[in-house]
Amino acid sequence: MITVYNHHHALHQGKLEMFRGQLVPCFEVPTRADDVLQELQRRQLGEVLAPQDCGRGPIERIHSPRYLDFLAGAWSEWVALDPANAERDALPSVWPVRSFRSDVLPANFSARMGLFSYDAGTPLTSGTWAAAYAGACCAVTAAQRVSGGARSAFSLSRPPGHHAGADFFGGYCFLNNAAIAAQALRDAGAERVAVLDIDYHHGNGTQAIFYERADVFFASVHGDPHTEYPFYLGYADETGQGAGLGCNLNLPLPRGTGFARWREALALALQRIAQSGAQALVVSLGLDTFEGDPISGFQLRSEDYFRVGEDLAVAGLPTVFVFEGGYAVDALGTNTVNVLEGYA
Ligand code: OKP
Ligand code: ZN
Repeated sequence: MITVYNHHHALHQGKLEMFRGQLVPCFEVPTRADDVLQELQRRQLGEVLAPQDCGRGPIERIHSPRYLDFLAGAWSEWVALDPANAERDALPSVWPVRSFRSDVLPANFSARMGLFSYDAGTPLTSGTWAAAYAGACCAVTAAQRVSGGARSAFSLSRPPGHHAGADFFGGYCFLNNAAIAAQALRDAGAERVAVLDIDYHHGNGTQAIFYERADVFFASVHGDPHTEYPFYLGYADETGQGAGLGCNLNLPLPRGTGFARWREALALALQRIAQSGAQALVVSLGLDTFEGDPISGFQLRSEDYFRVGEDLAVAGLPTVFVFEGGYAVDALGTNTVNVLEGYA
């Protein structure tokens, strides 16, 4: 297993996120990726390499230029509002919901933050753009390796990506690394690809990006959005639209679901992916399905993750793993590498 590691991930280090009317310390912390790297090296899972600078090209295949311009310039605009802002992260506090306009780009920075986001849990920091950009390059580099004949590659980066849409951030995510990897596989010649999202939270950004496309099948196993974040997407009746009708599969499961039932859902997702004719697979690899995760509700145990990797290997597709969530930091390295070792 080749790992492409984002050496710049710690440039994104959020301080506080809004939770139940209070600002609380961020769950999505730099040690997450550091611990996974350390465990990969301890268990000698394979070569670790740096990403190639992919430029904005492969990222603009997924994200709008005006959103990328906003992200790239956001920190200097934030500090220009007040020099004291250099010590605080930027969080949105106003959003254009139904009946508001989203076609006009406001001059006001806070208004633009709201236009390009959907929650107050995703701080934008001094190094967010640099970290997220390098992370997207990891996804592109991993996809290129797989397109070039490698059986699999692991993009190890943070912040995560699957909640980010074509022109919005949220859910700790800014650039949709899994979508960027899937598009890079398509652009390198795969006619059909699949994205399988096994993070606890529904990958609303990835779903939205590919919802009307027949060339990218999206399948997700996740906590039921009636009770679980991101709440407003991820229901079973979302099956795709237009040309993409039938190319979206959501398998929501109730809080408390254990491995046996979760694994049946995984099998169904893999069966549908096989039927889709996908020639390559992108796995949005979230490890927040773990029983000890502080913000999630499934009950997978550390040893279960070997079986997850084995099941993914049986699918037999060239596979790009993209690191997403997982907040039980003490077990995150073990659980992540268990999946990859089970696969290998
Ligand atoms: C990102 B990924 C916890 C609130 C949870 C956002 C969760 C984002 C999860 N206090 N808010 O899918 O792991
Ligand atoms: Zn998650």
